Amino acid sequence: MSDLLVVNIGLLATPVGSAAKGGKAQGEIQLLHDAWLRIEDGVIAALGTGAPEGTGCPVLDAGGRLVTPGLVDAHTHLVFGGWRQNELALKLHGVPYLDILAQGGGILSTVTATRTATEEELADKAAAALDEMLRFGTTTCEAKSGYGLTTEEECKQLRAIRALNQRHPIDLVATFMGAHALPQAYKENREAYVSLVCEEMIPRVAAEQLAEFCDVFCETGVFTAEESRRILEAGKRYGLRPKIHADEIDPIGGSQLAGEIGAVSAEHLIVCPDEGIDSMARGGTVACLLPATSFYLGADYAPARKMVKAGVPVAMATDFNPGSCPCLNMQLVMNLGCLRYRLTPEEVLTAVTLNGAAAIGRAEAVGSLEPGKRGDLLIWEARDLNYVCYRMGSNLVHTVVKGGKTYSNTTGAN
Ligand code: IZC
Ligand code: ZN
Repeated sequence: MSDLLVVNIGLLATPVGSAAKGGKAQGEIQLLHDAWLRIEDGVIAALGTGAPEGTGCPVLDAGGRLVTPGLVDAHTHLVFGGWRQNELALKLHGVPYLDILAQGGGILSTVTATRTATEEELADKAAAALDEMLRFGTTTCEAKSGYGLTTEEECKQLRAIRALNQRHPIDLVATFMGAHALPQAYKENREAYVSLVCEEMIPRVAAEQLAEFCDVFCETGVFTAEESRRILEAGKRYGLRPKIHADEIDPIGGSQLAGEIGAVSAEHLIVCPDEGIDSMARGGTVACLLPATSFYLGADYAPARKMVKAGVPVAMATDFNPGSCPCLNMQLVMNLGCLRYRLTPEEVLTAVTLNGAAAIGRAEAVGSLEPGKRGDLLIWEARDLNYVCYRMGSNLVHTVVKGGKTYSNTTGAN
């Protein structure tokens, strides 16, 4: 682990604290002008303004630029075989996402490609995506299984995530999502698949410590709210904390369920009803919104402002996956957060750092620049936060510092 003194920071912008921020607090960030920050053994030791304190370690000159925490991508389907570019033509002909799945395409075609690949092939492919994510400023990333749909194949995906976590600078957090789709062989016997997930997959994943979270796709034609409840309760009994894909296409009770069972986060929430927002507020659930998916599906955008108003902490992530969102760029997510959700740049920063960290149980360790947190920060080719949210389509990250180690982008944007 590394020591580093970052000096000549024009503006340091960060949320503060170790818990998700909702309501007014989501927009309250700390701004330090003319700042410095010292990292020891990969962890932030001190920061301040004016003359830097601490000598004898390598110095990085930020050149008067903006510095923020590293971005936390709290929702990805990172590990998969193949791509699904053939679905673009179907989309252009107006075939809905759930219809493609019902015909055995969509997620199920990625399942076939993922089963065909070895653990090493899956890891190599995902490592290339992680390299790109790091260049765009992601320093912590959640990754789900869900393209195996048998006990062995789900474990293979989760082992690939574990191996990647060891070999790649980005920190990964693993989520088991055996309930991502109903395999075709179980079409006439849903109950048998739900039982397999609850009684075989979850115990195995927990015994091998392959995941921290359990997620389920609660959606028309996929898993009902009652099936989702059964799966997430089973996960809880084995120490897997609940997450849920809810209200992406149809509001079938996912967000209400999220609050009731104390889900750490609920994802998508494009068509989230008011009762769902109330339930999440009561249950302390983070709303993890995925605006690039709305864009890609040509769908509506989640009622983010309503959620902030109700005190539900809003996080934002990419949803990187080969179907509904083949995008891993958190900077685009930040643009859409402002332009489509109408969040302020300050609320957006909290969404992609501290609240993202809270959505994956990492708010104690990352998500803000404070002593004791990991030395994960970005030097931006920008002077302020407005500029980052206003520019679009460029990579504005100048340098990534991950655990005190420096990764420089050679292509400056200015
Ligand atoms: O492969 O289509 N929504 N799961 C739920 C996805 C999108 C991933 C996919
Ligand atoms: Zn997803």
